[in-house]
Amino acid sequence: MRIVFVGPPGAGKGTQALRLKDYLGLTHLSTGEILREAHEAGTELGREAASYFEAGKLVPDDVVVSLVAERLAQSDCLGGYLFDGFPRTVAQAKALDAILEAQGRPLDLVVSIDVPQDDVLRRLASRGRTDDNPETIQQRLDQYRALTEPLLDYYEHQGILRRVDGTGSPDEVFARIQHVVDQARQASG
Ligand code: B4P
Repeated sequence: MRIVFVGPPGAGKGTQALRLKDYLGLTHLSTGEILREAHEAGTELGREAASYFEAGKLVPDDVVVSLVAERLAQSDCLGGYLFDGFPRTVAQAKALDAILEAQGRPLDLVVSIDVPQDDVLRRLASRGRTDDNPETIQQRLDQYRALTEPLLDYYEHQGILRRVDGTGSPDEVFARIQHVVDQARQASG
C-alpha cells in the first residue's frame, strides 16, 4: 500500500508510522527525519533545511520534492511505503501525484490524525527537540493551518482521505488507524 499521514506538529505521525510500518511491512519515509539527518551529516542541503525547520518554517517545496523523488526511485519503495510528514503543501501533493502518475502507482490512502491544539502543545513541550520551543511551536501550528490543512480538501476530493481521532494513548490511536487501513485494504481487494 501507499499511504500518507497528515496532522499538525506533535499529532503523533512519527509515533504511529513506526507501528503501521511494522504492521504492514512498509518502508517508512519521514521527510522530517531525512532533513534532520542531512543537517547532522553537515551537507549543504542539511544546513539550508535547518535554517527553516529550526525557525518553525516549512522547508521550500522544491528542496523537499527533489529529496522525495530521489528516495522514491530506490528499490525498497516498490513494495509500498508510508509517508509521515509529506506532503505538507498542496504544491507538494501535486508534485507527488505527478511522480506517482508517471509510475502508474497512485496513493491508496491518506490518514489525517486529528489532535486539538492544547494536546499538541503539551506533547511537544515534553518531547524537547531543538525545534520544540514555544515560539517555534506556534509558528509551526500557524504554518500547518495556512499551508497543510488545505491538503485535507485536496485528498477529500480524490476520495482517499480518512480522518482519525488522535487523542488518547498511542495504542488507542493505533487501533483507530488499523481500522481505517483494514477497511481500505478490503475495499481494494
Ligand atoms: P516532523 O519530523 O514531521 O515532526 P512533527 O510534525 O513535529 O511531529 P510528529 O507528528 O511526527 O509527532 P511525534 O510522533 O514525534 O517535522 C519537523 C520539521 O521538518 C517541520 O516543522 C518542517 O520544518 C520540516 N519538514 C518536514 N517535512 C516537511 C515537508 N514535507 N515540507 C516542508 N518542511 C518539512 O509525536 C510528538 C510527541 O508526542 C512525541 O514526544 C511523542 O512521544 C508524543 N506522543 C505521540 N503520540 C502520543 C499520544 N497518543 N499521547 C501522548 N503523547 C504522544
